[in-house]
Amino acid sequence: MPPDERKSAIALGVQLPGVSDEEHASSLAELARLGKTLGVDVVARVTQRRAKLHPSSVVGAGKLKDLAALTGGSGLVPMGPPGRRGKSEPDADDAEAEDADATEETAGAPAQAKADLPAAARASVVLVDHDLSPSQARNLERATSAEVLDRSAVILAIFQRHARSREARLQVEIARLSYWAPRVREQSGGKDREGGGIGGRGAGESSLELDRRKLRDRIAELRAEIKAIEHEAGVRRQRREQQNKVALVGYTNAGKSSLMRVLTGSGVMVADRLFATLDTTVRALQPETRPRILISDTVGFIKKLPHELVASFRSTLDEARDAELLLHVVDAADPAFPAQIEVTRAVLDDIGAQGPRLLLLNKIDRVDAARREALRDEYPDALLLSAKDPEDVARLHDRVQAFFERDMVEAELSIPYAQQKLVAEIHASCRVLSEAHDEHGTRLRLRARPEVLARLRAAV
Ligand SMILES: Nc1nc2c(ncn2[C@@H]2O[C@H](COP(=O)(O)OP(=O)(O)OP(=O)(O)O)[C@@H](O)[C@H]2O)c(=O)[nH]1
Ligand SMILES: [Mg+2]
Repeated sequence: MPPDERKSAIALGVQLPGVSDEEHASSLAELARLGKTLGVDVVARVTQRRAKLHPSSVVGAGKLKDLAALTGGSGLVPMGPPGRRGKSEPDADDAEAEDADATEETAGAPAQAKADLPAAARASVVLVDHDLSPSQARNLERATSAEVLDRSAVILAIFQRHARSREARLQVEIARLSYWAPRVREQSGGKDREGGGIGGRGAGESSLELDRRKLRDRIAELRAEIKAIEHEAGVRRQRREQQNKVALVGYTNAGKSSLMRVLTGSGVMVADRLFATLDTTVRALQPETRPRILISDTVGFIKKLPHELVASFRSTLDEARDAELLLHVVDAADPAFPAQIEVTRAVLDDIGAQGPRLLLLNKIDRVDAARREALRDEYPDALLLSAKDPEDVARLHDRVQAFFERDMVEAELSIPYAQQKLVAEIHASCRVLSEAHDEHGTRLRLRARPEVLARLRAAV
């Protein structure tokens, strides 16, 4: 979205039991950042403490009115099938019971703003920090007259915008269609929004108004297409199988691509926005080591990553699963980082990435000395560093190299001249200490990891 087309949005969240004020605030702040990435500016937050989401409207009737005052909507959830404006649905659980125990809280929203808000000041988008059922989304849209996007829809829309490679685009498209498929009938029954929405419906998205079967057919088609690409990617990966592989993983915006750049001298994109990277890049560690070590940079994780996305990015995440060492990058300057570590761990477990993990507390240049000390105590096995500090990066380089050297053993191999292809492979996968030629072939003294050595011995 061009900058002049930025829209105003309200962030809506329910603070559920067991969620601290801090967690709740940080989750909404993250939602606002996601919105910003998408081109919408969160101008106010509407939050409510509730035991659970209101089944039809997420928040109670009173809070819904507050919300609608900021978007210029009626604040009422009409009864009857969509499209027919009825009177407000009487909400059993609402009127008395719920609003009594709910603590009303409308942060940043002037209470008297109400419906006479000038059109320019009205928010046209509501971002909801929870996954909505199709009917909750529809009811909120009708009560607010705004476009309503839940967390998954926001993330999917960002992925859709940032996907560049054919593979990533197909993966996003599958995830997006899977997400919208169950919602299509609900949405298309109502009055269709004119022009382009930001959530991935709207202009040029008329296919979504078709029935679900067509969507499923399309998903199947895309899956077939991606299978072919994945096959190629699999072959590429297989070719790298014998090499030492390291994957940079972690929460979005932690600094994975920044580290990728300085560790490998590659020009991958670094940006202060969420989900800058969606495509996997693999490059050799620089200065180059013997044997070479390959580093991969890939998509970041986030709280409540839509499962459709995890499913369709599974092949991209294979790089993480195949890695011998995972560099788990953390933004140590973000107060919410411990929760982000947990999210990353959960996703890694989910995709079956079992390799040893080295925790990197990055952006340490933005952490004061006292806090650094505390972090050292709290995370004794972690490496504190800044991607911006060349000395730190050199230390990380050595640490990665040492990881692969630790269990290397020394050996001698003699490769017959008829098998010279192996010599090149040895140079790629071992550290060659000396090399001599005699009448039998090439004699090499080398250091290699035991499994590499076993494979080479079997090949000679
Ligand atoms: N001060 C400081 N900023 C950093 C450091 N590392 C990264 N950054 C900044 O943090 C922002 C995000 O960095 P990226 O490297 O794009 O983060 P990422 O983990 O690749 O993010 P995604 O690709 O979106 O998942 C950028 O603005 C970087 O310049 C660091 O060590 N110190
Ligand atoms: Mg990145």
